[in-house]
Amino acid sequence: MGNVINCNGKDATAVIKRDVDDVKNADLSVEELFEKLQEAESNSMLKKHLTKDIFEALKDKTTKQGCDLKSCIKSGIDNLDSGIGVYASDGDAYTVFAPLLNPIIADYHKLESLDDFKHPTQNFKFDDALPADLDPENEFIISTRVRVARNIDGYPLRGGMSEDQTVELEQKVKAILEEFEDADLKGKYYPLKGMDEKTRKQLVEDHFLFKKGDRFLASAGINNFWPNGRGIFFNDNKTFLVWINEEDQLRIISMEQGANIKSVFGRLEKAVAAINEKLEFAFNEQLGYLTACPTNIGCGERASVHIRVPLTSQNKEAFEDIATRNNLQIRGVDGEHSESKGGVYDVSNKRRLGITEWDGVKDLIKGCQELMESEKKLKAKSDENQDGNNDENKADL
Ligand code: ADP
Ligand code: CIR
Repeated sequence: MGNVINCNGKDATAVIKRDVDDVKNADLSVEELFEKLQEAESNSMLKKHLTKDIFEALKDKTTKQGCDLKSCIKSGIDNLDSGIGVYASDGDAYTVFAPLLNPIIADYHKLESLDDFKHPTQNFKFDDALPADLDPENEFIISTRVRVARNIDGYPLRGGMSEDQTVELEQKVKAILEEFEDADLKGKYYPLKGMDEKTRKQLVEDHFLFKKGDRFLASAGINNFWPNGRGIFFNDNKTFLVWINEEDQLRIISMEQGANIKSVFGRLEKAVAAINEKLEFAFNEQLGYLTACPTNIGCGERASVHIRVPLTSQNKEAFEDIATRNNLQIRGVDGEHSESKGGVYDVSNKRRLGITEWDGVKDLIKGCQELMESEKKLKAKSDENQDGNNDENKADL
């Protein structure tokens, strides 16, 4: 395995063999995959943006680390119900396959164009003009979580990593994390390999640990060698956690019960700074922090609450309208591609490129304020109707 230069001009480890453990469409050439996509019905951004001209221009290209067009588009063709449909298996793919990826990126992150575009500098400063606790009465918000996705400069992204690289990176990060002494950050690493099933299940149920990647990730090679090289680090209170080698090499997470977004965000700032002191993150001036899925590039942040809005969510259109106006995404309570339970939803910032970490949190705060207002109004209306009904019932007696 020789050293090559990646998109940041740094040394990188070349990928020699790309093992993909899922077999769907495995024998199809990139031309056959494209044909399949053209014939299929799909609402994905891949289908929208991969024109014949772009396909012809990119079909024979590869990055220095060995990422080809097939590795970028396979997930969206294996899974025609994809919303996006593309992954990058190394940082350089964002440059080599820019004619396909840039329009998708601009579309998802709501940017006019990426020409002359520069992602803003990291900013974790909380603006005290906004409330530290979003829901001091604990009426609506159950818990608050902010995560950033980060990858390490010099390695391919997850879909391009060999088993050796996956385990090497795991050990490197584990050693760094287990040296932390700060009371907020001090903790222990738990590898997935060898973890007993009961503990694993409980951690997933309690929203701390990831599940095995879904079919979208499997098709992008991100589930390869499962569960080797994967695991979770956390402090005693499980308020600071790091996922190693899930969809991205690092998911740095701060979370707690309740709605104190300032406390959650402050702890994340401290954690990111401590990790960044020891590791250089994959970054490019135009696209910010580079990640496996183009939806996560930029600040890589997803700031979310689990919020109970049973009345607002009854009117799907109105609920989605509040989310769209505030640049929010709605997920079910068990994460991406899951369902809501008891009127509780996972609501988070949707954009990540062209905005700072603070901007993502601001989107969440503003959107939650509007959602809580809506829920209060609907509750007052329903109480009024209830009172009216009770009065009528009394009059009937
Ligand atoms: P990611 O945040 O990494 O994109 P997911 O959507 O899969 O990934 O969510 C990962 C886990 O984090 C899930 O178990 C989800 O329920 C949990 N989670 C997300 N937001 C919150 C929150 N505000 N409070 C508690 N758990 C949360
Ligand atoms: C898809 O294209 O639907 C999957 N590859 C997941 C995309 C990222 N998730 C998201 O925006 N919520």
